[in-house]
Amino acid sequence: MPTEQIQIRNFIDGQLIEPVGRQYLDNIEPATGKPYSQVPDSDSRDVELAVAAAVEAFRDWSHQPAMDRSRILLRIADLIERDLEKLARAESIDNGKPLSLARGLDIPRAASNFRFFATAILHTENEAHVTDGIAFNYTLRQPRGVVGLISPWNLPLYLLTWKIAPALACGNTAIAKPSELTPMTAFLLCDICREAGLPKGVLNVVHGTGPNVGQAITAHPRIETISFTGGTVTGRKVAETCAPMFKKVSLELGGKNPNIVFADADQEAAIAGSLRSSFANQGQVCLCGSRVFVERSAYPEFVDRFVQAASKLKVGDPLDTTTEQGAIVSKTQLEKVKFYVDLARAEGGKIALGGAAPEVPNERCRDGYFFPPTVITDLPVSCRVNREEIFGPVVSITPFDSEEEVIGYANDNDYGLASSVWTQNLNRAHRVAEQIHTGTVWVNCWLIRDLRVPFGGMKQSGVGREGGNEALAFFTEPKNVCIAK
Ligand code: TXE
Repeated sequence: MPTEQIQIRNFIDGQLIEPVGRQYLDNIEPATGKPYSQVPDSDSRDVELAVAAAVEAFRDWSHQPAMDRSRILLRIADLIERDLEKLARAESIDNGKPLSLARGLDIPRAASNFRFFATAILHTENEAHVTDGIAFNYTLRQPRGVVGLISPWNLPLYLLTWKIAPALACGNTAIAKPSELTPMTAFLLCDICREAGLPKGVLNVVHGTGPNVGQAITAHPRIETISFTGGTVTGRKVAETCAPMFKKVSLELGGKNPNIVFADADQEAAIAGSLRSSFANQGQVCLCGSRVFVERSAYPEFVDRFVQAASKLKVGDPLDTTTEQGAIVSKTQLEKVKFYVDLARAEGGKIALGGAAPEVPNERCRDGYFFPPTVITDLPVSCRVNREEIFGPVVSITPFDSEEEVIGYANDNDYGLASSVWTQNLNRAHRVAEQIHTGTVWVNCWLIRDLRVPFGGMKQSGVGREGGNEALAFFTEPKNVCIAK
């Protein structure tokens, strides 16, 4: 059974404290539809306290030798790994994802985020130029100051630490706001940071809603750098707030990712890979390949085998270690998924699998938010279901006749986050990868993540890149110093 009703606290100036207004929101467990903890319903007063702490802490933290910052961040990674089971269980209860996924992906990646950036800062290089014998130019990279970090509910600790780790590694201090739908692992991270010896005020976590806390962070004059991950609609609001204040902003937004299977692909691998990219985390990953395109000669067999394999995915109680598909994160998100499946029917689609609420996994989950893996065929290629982000376990499969045609389909979308291409023709892989308008192209794979590479989207999938050197560049300010000879 989930942990007893916990009252989550804000983490400000090294202390776990109540919100100034003493207001709380119910934190619902998706698998049961029932509140299991309370999350602070904070507001701008709490953000103000956090900013004061972060400004104070910045003086020392920004002057700490990189080796000292690195040691503390590595200790945080060690403690996340020590507490893996506790964090994985909390993530599964909070988000509805299978416990096996939280154990195998979310929490290990949170530790590797800290480990990666804790060591990356020990090997940075700065440029220098001798100018025509008359001057010496060098670039000084300095921390930006107090940064605002806002993250979504789908990969809660993974995506929050993806921001916290580089921000702190570079010498900034931070105010982080996790999604109000999944606050628990961010709350548990705070004690870990204290135990690791992170000085007070370096990391502050303020819980609450987007309009009350997120907006207060993006609008605060002392927070000049914002790293946001979430939906495109919200990303637009963040950009509108930050633009007139000339803030530095990174937006990681939504996706409607093409997954292209050529007839010459290894079909076994393509089906297994497409199953993961369609339904991992109940399809609630911005990188999911929700638009599957299959070359016509391979289409009938692919659809049969894919539907067959998807029908075997076990929808169940997230805490059951044999579960492969857990609960959808909220009632609102479940309604959104149902809306798009109904729309697919109206747009002429054929429901080849799923499409309606599954039987209840067990008594505990009687009122939970469950939806089965759903496969839709025969949709017009440019209908709404094929253009708009659903962010659930729903994919459409469409045949194509030529490379040129499928590249046109793939690019005819407002998003440009990621894509997969399945082919054994190397020249075609290079050719297609060059022409697809997405920030990441996976060939014969999906979600292989190397933290050294730039990560982010084009078009309405976002602005800027995070990961690797791009993250270190984002969280620092380059200053050019020119010394005359
Ligand atoms: O986003 P929301 P969600 C996308 C994913 C989907 C969405 C799901 O594709 O579209 O995010 O996440 C806070 N000012 N990505 O529903 O609602 C809110 O409280 C400031 C893409 O959570 O945008 C939450 O903490 N903040 C991504 C956060 O913003 C505000 C990976 C996100 O909430 C706010 C993951 C406001 N006005 C999901 N309103 C990628 N590309 O990597 C809300 N928030």
